[in-house]
Amino acid sequence: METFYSEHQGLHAPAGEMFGGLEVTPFDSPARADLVLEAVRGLGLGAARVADDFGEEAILRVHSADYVEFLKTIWDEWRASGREGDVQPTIWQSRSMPGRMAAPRDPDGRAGYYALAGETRITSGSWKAAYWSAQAALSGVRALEGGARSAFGLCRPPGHHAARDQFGGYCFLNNAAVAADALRATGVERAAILDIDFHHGNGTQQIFYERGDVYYVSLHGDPEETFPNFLGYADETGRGDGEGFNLNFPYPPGTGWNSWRDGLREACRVIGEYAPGALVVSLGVDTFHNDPTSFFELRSENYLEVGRMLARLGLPTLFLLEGGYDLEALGLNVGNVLRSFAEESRAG
Ligand code: OKP
Ligand code: ZN
Repeated sequence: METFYSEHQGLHAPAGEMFGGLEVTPFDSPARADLVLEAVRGLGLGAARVADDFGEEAILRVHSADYVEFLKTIWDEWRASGREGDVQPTIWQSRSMPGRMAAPRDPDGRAGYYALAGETRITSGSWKAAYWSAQAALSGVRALEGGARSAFGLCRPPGHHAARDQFGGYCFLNNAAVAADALRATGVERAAILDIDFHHGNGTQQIFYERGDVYYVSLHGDPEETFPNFLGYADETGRGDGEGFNLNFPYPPGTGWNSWRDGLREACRVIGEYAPGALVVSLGVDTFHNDPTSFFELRSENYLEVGRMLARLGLPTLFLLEGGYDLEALGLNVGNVLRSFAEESRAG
């Protein structure tokens, strides 16, 4: 299994993040990608390659042009207006202000219009980092297109919270959505996205909610109790052509391996029945018991079984990194999924 990454991904490195009413060191940092790269190199999984540049076309099939333009220009506008830090949204179009659905000129208003949460800042390097994170995913798509059984896009910043025209939850471009849509464009008739990050992938769900050709299945912390709070409930099953092709498994605080694994088993059964031509796995390991952002109780050895279960689906599989913020265990846990997937694929 080959890994794809880019050094440019490290260019998104905000100085702080609002958390619990304090400014803290961001949970998502360039060090995360370095640790995962080091871990996959140590496993001898397959070559780690620098991502190729596939341009903006695939990104623009998933995200709106005005949103992409916003990501490219907002930091300069912010600074030109005399603001001295990085872009930090503070005002949103909310329920009580329906008004007009358009971005105001003022940088605060623009930032809020294109934001779905307030913890994520845009720095001078954020667009370039997000762009190359998406290119890592697209490089993985090309590996599958070339006949590989699996590939790993070492995406960072992550993607699954990014909606068609909104950033947040550390995400700017929805790498999994860009990849699944690109797989469709290579002739894969149906694609499935299995999201095993601790958090619900609200962006991925939104992007495919009315499509029947990309099935989104997610196991996550109950949004009643955690981020992203407003999407990810079990009664969200899709709409129109997408009805029946969105499946959420929300779990309460303290959820451990046995119940989570039963959900994964059911998710795999449903995906197997859908019989997609390819599977994209939004691979977050913030389900780990010691993760600082979450409340599940998975252990490092559990990720070995995750890899085996996914391999038994027998599908061309693209793993894309999402979350995982216990830096001590991040490399081990991601490596365990990939390593056991590769071993089980060879055996099976
Ligand atoms: C990104 B990914 C609330 C803090 C909210 C945002 C979490 C973003 C996770 N206690 N933090 O899904 O790993
Ligand atoms: Zn997460």
